Amino acid sequence: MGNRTLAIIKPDAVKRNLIGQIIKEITAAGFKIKAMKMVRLNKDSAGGFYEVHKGRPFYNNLVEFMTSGPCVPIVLEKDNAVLDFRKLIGATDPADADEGTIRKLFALSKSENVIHGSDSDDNAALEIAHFFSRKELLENYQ
Ligand code: FUP
Repeated sequence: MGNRTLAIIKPDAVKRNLIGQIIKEITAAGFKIKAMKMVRLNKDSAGGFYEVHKGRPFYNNLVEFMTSGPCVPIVLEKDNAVLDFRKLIGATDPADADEGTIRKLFALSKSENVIHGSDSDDNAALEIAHFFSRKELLENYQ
């Protein structure tokens, strides 16, 4: 298994001033932050990021939500990063998420669920490249 994943603290969490509390959970779980920025996605960028969901009933709302304010993409490193981070964030719908997961702790709905985590090593690599240039990543890997 790879050791990197992409997290995004979503616009709802940024608006609710939860960046600090969410990062505290992430680092307490043993993840190292290797790159991080605050960005406002446009429709093309958000639509491209969620391309796999194009045509699903929630797609337009998802793109609207992800462009509604700044978000915070973060490259995380840990052994078994993808699976361990999926466990840490919990199920898509906070109502189904396990106790202690980030979505259970902070999310208010399935559509506005405070955090993203890559679902495979291949997608982690693609998603990291969506937000961070090779140069930005190298600068953080001394
Ligand atoms: P997850 O991998 O848990 O982030 O969930 P998905 O990749 O299935 O969905 C991506 C995002 O689409 C979710 F975070 C929220 C949104 N979504 C909905 O709004 N409604 C749905 O029924 C499913 C997903």
